[in-house]
Amino acid sequence: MELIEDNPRAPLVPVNGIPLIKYFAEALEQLKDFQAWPDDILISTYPKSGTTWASEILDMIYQGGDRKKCQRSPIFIRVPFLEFKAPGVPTGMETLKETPPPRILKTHLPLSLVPQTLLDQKVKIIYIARNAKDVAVSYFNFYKMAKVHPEPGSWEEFLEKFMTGKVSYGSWYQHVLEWWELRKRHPVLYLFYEDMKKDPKKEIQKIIDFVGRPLPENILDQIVQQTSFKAMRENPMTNYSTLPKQIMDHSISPFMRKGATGDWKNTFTVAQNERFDADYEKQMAGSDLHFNTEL
Ligand code: PPS
Repeated sequence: MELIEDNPRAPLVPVNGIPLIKYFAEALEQLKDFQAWPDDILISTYPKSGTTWASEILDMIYQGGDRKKCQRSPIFIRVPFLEFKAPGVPTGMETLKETPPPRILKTHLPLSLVPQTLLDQKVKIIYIARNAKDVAVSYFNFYKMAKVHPEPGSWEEFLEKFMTGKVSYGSWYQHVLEWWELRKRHPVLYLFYEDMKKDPKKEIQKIIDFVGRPLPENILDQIVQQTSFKAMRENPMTNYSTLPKQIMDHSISPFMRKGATGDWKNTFTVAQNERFDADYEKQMAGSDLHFNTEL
């Protein structure tokens, strides 16, 4: 663990052509020793797509809906973030060593950087995808408050970087499409943030069925309630408020910011929206993957 710095911001580092946060690029070295187990579950997402939400849902399912057990530690300890590394905080691999099976794991890595052992062990994957416009706005605010990122620049500048894949983890388009394809040859439950907003009970039931851990309906109802945006925003074990301010500064923008679908309309100008839509059509051409940008 490195000492915490006042300003940990650093330029992104390309790894096999994918721009990554400097610390995460360094962590990929340690990740080479990672061994997946067949009973692991992997939550995979492009950043800002509902990872924390899915993580809390899964831990609640694994703990049979026991709220107290889910208060045992912050979400980033209960669900190790494989490539995580930041000054003054245990790395994902260090956290993993303390995690008993069955393990719930998190990654944002594109498929080309995902440890092969996860695919070899046929680890079940839950992929959460969120519409690009809300992701871009959420990511812009996250860049500002999570200081392991470079400075985002203006919204206009950030949006340009997002559209051209020059943000951490690269292209949203490539990410959502390649994991969509993976489901044809690997056990992947591909879910949408917008569906989770619309009918959380239905989507949580899909997760329960996929991981094969049936629960009575009253427990399912409790999980829906305890993983609502409001409950998770107020819960220090899910809202990231336990991290040092030098890493995440919630006074700039809270991690649990709005939790809404369609919030992009408050940030995109009409001209930006038109340009984004035209580019989107090209980048997603020929794909049968479709998103809702409002509910
Ligand atoms: S990260 O940093 O990439 O792991 O972030 P991630 O958890 O994927 O995404 C953060 C966004 O998800 C919102 N969020 C939720 N929305 C609805 N319900 C619940 N329970 C919930 N929990 C987290 C969070 O507010 C971020 O979205 P924005 O749009 O910024 O509010």
